[in-house]
Amino acid sequence: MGKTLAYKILEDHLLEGELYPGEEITIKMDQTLTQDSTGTMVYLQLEAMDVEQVKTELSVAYIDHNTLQTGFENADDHAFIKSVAKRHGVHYSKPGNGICHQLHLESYGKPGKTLLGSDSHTPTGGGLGMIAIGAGGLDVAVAMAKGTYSLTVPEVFEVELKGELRPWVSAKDVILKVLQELSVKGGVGRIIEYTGEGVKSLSVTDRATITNMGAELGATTSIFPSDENTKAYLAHEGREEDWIPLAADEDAEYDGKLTIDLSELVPMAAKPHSPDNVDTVADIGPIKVDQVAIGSCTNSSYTDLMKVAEILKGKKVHPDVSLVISPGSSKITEKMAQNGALADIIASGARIIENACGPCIGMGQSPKSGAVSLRTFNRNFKGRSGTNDAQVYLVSPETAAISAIEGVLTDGMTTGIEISQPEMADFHQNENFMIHPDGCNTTNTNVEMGPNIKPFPRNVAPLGNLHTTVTLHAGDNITTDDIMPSDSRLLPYRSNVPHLSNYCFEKIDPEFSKRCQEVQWCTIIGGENYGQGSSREHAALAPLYLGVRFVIAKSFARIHRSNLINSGIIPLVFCDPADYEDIELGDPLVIEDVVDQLEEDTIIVTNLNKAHEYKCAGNFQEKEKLMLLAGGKINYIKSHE
Ligand code: MIC
Ligand code: SF4
Repeated sequence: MGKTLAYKILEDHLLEGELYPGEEITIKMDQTLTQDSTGTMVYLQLEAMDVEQVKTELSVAYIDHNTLQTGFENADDHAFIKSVAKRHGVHYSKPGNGICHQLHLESYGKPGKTLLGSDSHTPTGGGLGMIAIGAGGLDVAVAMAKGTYSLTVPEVFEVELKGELRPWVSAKDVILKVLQELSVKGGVGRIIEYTGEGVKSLSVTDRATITNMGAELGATTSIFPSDENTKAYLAHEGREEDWIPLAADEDAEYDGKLTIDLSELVPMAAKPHSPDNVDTVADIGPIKVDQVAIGSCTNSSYTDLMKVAEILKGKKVHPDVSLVISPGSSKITEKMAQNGALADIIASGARIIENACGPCIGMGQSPKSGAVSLRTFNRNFKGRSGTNDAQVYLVSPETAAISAIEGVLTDGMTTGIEISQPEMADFHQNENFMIHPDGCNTTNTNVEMGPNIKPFPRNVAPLGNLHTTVTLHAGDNITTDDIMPSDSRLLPYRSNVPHLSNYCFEKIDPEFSKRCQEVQWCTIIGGENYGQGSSREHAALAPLYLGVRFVIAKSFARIHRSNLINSGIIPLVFCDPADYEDIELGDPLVIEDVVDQLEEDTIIVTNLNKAHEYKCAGNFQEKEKLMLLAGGKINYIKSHE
């Protein structure tokens, strides 16, 4: 039987375990990336592990999320990360250089390599034929310290692409179609591998848009082959020598398949408030638009922005629309300044903001109350824009640009306007935003810790009978934005978990944090796909700080489940989903003999109010059990040194 591309790369990096779905393996991690909003925790944890130099081939610390600097907090975080990066041999990308995933694609990603990033959109690198995985900060810290990562082997699901996209239809519409077909849970436990003739018509940046939003499917990662287009992209970036050809075997067998005919696709949009709530732009109709935001790690590449510039050239942004553009990297903005495209964009009445995540994570540009905001981003969770009642639609750059001119959601195919496919330009590496390790002994470098940087909370090993109180009963698809909201008000506190914990679940239950403080230990009850979305381990650390000892849900999203285990919080799944209804807020739940029960396949949770017992499954890998028994990953690592 032939091999999938994903398993070929995993096999090349296999250090422990067997490459079968469901097995636990340890692989060599060639590269890591961090960004600043998760990075402070990563580097505090790295420091706690007493590491000297990182063991990866390349580790990069990007500053792209917290760049507003409305107070000293963001800048202190940057200074901290910069000093730790120097101390441990990590490359540092200054604020303003751009968005981590776009920059990594441009400058460091390599076909066939493995990459672990403390950001859920790390799979962007799959556009270059890498195994690029998003993980919690502690996993990334361990990958830097040891050069390894352990994971449960996912299945490999094939998406075969046929035909070619028509003008006005782009890579964003492809991934929106996949989301419509598979849903936000459709990728859980899977790697999504793209194959077929249609792949050839997609550039690396198109492919990266698709693999980026594989995160919204809940997939472990997504991957494209490395072919002539990959070679051409790397050549344009001045790195042709990094290219190698890679593809699945002709007779590779997959665990499932979806076929998409690119030539049949039309412009699509994800409606509020979920990336899988997808419809065609034509069917949604010409709704009035208040804001259009173009950028983010999904759609801020040079070719995306050149398409936007072409559509805006000589036109005027509609008087009722605020069009805001955040380019993906300094190199892109520089090139577009040189070739005049930036002037075309500005002349149309668009607002150009920093090369950073910006509005994608609510760092500025929150729309007005009740606004319709079209965004080329990847997530439209309620409130993520910073405006709780905003109606956010996710669209392609083409749809965004034409709608900004028309003032209503517009399907470009119906306009009769002809657009071209922009050529990729030649870039040189702009080193002026980078600080590279100098190879000298830097372990004596002082770590700069501003007053906002607080130690991360540590758990204690579970003992005896674990008595808790239910402090939250939540529904399906709870996102990490729901658990630990992030916006311009809270992002500056990513290195201050005690402060953040006051806002835990703020948007869905403002009393949660207070309720937790009134009892000793707590439990959260969740529905399906609990913890979907970002990799922020703050969604585990803030509950840990508030005394949450276990979470029972119908199912969990991959990264959040790992973050809970890393924090020593026990994630359990109801064996009978009907038990979810039986539990009420305030119920006292106990796991008796927790240490013994963690060894069992079925864990019994008793509801003392109702004298009911619920059968729950942990489905823990051996290492996960050991971490839970130690009260979290750091405790486990420390006790095994
Ligand atoms: C996001 O897009 O939600 C973020 C902000 O990039 C997160 C990371 C974070 O919360 O810092 C992610 O995707 O992992
Ligand atoms: Fe930044 Fe948004 Fe991408 Fe997250 S999804 S890395 S916030 S641009």
